[in-house]
Amino acid sequence: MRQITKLTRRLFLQGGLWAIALLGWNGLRPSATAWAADSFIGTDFVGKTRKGKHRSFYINFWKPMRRINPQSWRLKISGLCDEPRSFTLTELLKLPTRSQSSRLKCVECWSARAQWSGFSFKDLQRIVPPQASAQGVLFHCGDEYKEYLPLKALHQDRVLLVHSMNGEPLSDAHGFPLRLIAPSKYGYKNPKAILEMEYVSEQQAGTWSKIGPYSSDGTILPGTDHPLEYGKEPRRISGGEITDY
Ligand SMILES: Nc1nc2c(c(=O)[nH]1)N[C@H]1C(S)=C(S)[C@@H](COP(=O)(O)O)O[C@H]1N2
Ligand SMILES: [Mo]
Repeated sequence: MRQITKLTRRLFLQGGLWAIALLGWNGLRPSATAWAADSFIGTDFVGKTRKGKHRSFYINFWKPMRRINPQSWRLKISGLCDEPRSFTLTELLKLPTRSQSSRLKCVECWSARAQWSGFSFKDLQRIVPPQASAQGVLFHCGDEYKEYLPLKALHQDRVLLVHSMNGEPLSDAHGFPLRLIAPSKYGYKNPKAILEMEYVSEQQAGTWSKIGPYSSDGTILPGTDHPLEYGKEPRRISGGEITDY
């Protein structure tokens, strides 16, 4: 009972923060009709940095990217489906929300843990079902990053399409307004700032596995981790999601 109250309060708080974020954007909206029809706004860029707001995280971007405009942004679902569709942020925030603490592990050593909230891919797939020939989803991101995950991987229990981090809307740096969290896979299989999810029939190489010696499957391998919130002190990991710390 207590748990439920806590959860309700947290969701309410989160809803409140979201309302403030969206209102804020409305207030800033210029009255001119020159309102850009693209997904971006302003002249600020977000990019790779080690100085994010959540200090235990490094921030990775393939290319510097203009900030995403929540008013004009749409999540496009395209490719091998009978009825491609776009969703507004407000629509997506109404999907049943799940919350989990999980560790994001970059293949280049570091890792960090956060509380993530979002919805399951299954719920989205129910609204826009893929055709039988679809094997996976190619994610297209705001910084032109691309990543592929098989449907089977997207159906795993702890895989979430995330819109909130540590109880607040995702920051631009961490992939506002929507990113994937797949805790058993390296960070590069967790695309940020998603613009489009394309149902495809064949596995595709993502941006990172094209430039580095990294598998396209991306499952975390046994080895050594250097968690940022523990001062990068090395820890042995046994592969898959890191649950020990
Ligand atoms: N759009 C986009 N998503 C991305 C990346 C990127 O370059 N662009 N880098 C990935 C990699 S390599 C890592 S380790 C994580 C890092 O997540 P963070 O920047 O939120 O810490 O984002 C992943 N998602
Ligand atoms: Mo990474």
